[in-house]
Order: sequence, then structure tokens, then C-alpha cells
Amino acid sequence: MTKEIRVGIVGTKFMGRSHSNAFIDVPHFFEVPFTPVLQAACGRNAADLAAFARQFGWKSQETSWEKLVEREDIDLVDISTSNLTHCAIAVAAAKHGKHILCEKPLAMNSTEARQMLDAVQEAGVRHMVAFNYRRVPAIVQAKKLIEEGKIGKIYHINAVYLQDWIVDPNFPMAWRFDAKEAGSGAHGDLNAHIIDLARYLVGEFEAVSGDMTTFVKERPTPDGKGKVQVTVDDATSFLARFTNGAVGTFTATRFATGRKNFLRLEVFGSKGAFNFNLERLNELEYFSLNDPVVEQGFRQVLVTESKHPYVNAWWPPGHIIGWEHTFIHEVRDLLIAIDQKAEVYPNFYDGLRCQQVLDAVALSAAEKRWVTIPAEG
Ligand code: SOE
Repeated sequence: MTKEIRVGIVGTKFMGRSHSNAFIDVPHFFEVPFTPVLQAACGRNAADLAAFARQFGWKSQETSWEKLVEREDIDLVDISTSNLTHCAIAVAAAKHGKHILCEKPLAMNSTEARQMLDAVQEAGVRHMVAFNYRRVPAIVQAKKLIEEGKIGKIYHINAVYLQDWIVDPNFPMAWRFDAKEAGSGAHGDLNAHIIDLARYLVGEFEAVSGDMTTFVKERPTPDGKGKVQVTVDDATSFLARFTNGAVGTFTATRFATGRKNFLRLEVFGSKGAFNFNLERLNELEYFSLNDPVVEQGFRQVLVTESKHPYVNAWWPPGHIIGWEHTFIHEVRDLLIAIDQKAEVYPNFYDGLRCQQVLDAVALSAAEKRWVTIPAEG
């Protein structure tokens, strides 16, 4: 019989649901060292919390995260809240010896991220940032192509993360548009993902030059009675140089009309290239200069073979998987790392490095100049 790991989750909305689903599903598909027990859920709104707990089968409820993190019957704290609260919850959870899975971006800024990293290192607990796109099989396969030398020396990464859900100027104000609660807008929400993927696939950032825009400066209050100021970016683009000589372009926006969750990466190297689009997440396009010249072209690989990363646990070839599977893969890797007392990536150090790039882009945009990223976290 496998051991149990008792999970306490803070946050009952979009991420709370995707993480709950992952904890429930993971032992059904993967051989994991622990069976997650959905021990306690925490949220500010008691009615929403009760509905969430009922829907996913969380065994108990707390309306104070301070109480949740000190409970002795919790081994792993899952932080699925808005960005403002990540740091306080993580530092307290670490002090109580809990392992931590934290949503992205890790923190409001790199000062907080540093504090969080110090806290988990001091406590000796496992820590992971929920950059779930590192667990898309096609992305892991792309990483393998790089590691096997099939892409060669990387020259370019062009990455965009495009959504359109707030194009309507009457879309009401929410925490995501408030700098005090979110830190930044499209930048921290979406660029954080493609920055993390770029670090995973290409390497460390050296310097950035950015531009941030807010198209709709005021939005209606949720009750429709007034208007409030939007204090975050709607779109942020930047140029980047990497320490290994590669260069990159990045754009995150919530104003890409028609694009819903369009994260596209193109990587070009001296021996080959690949591109990936999250809206077609089972596919990877790969070009190889090793192919006979008369046959060269981007081939579309359907990443659903049992030999592809994570796929063996799922369905026969061609039976595609979806967005929610990335969280299941993430939780699988976290549980194994907890059992083996091994590092799991992306960890809080990766979260800090991502935050340093985010902060540097914001500074660059404010001061209209290139900004160098610290050589170490
Ligand atoms: C909203 O823009 C959002 O849910 C992000 O917060 C997630 O990290 C991303 O995966 C999808 O879009």
C-alpha cells in the first residue's frame, strides 16, 4: 500500500480546481509513492469554499490560511491564490515544515521571491513553482531534441503568449488588473510562463529591453456602478539577450483579438528548429538540416507515442491529452521528489530567476533602456 500525503490547498478558483483535479487523478494514472489525501481547503468566501470542497471532496475547510499552514495533519501546502498572498503563505508554511507547491508568478517581485527561497531552503522542505507548461510532453520532447544536439547552437527564440479575454473595455475590474494584488498584468501572468520556458529550453537571460502598455485605463466596478483605474499592463513586449549568445523576442497580451490561449514558441538553431503552439499541445513541428535537402521541411510530430515523455501513462497513439494533464504530470514529479528528498524543477530558485527577468523588463520599460539581469539569483 502506498503512503499518504495530506494536502492543504489555499485558493478555490481556476487554479484551485486544476490542482484539485491533478491530486485526485495522479494515482489513477501514475505509479506515485504517495496517494494524495485532500485534507483541507482554504478560501475567504465560506459559501464558495463549501461548494469547492464538496465538488472535489476536500475533507475539511478553513477560512484562514494562517490556521491551515499550522495544522499538523497537513504535509503539503498548495498555494493557488492571487499573487499578493504567495509570499506570506509560503514563508509561514515553510516555517511549519510543509512542502510547497506555489502558483506562478512566484511572487510580487524578486525581493519577495528571494525571501520565499530563503524560507524553504532554511526549512529543508521541497518547493515547486507551478509553471505547468514544462510538463507538456511536446515541450519535454523539444528539450530532448536540444539535449541530443539536434537543434545545435540556439540562435533565436521567439515567444508569444496571446489571449483576448479583456478586449471588451466593459469587462469588469478584477484582482488581475490591480497592481497591489497582481504585481503586474499580462507581464507577470503570461510572460512569466514564456520566460520560464525560455530558461528551460535556451538558458539564462543576460539583458532585456521592454515596453509595457495599458490600452484600457479604467474599467467598470463589478457592481457596474462606477469605474476604477487599471494599474497593470495590458500588453508587454521585450527583446532579450541570453548568456549563451542567443537572442529572443517576447510578447504577452490580453488584447490579441481571436487568440484564446495561444502560447507559441519558435526556436532556431544551427542544426535544426522547432515550434510549438499550446492550442495544439499534442504537436511539435521539427525541422532538421540533417534531412536530405530535397526532403527538408518542418515535420509535424504528433507527441502521443508511448515513448514520448509522460504519454505511456495515458492513451494509445493519437488519443490526445489536454491542458489539465500538465498539472497531473507536475504533481507526479513533485510527489516523487518529496519521496526521494530530491530537488524538483522548476523550484523557488527558478521562480526567483523568472521574477528577476520580469522585474528587469518592467524597469527597462520605465526607464527606456536595456537592463542587465543579475548573474545569479
Ligand atoms: C489567465 O490569463 C491564465 O489562466 C494564466 O493565469 C495561467 O497561468 C495560464 O496558464 C492560462 O491563462
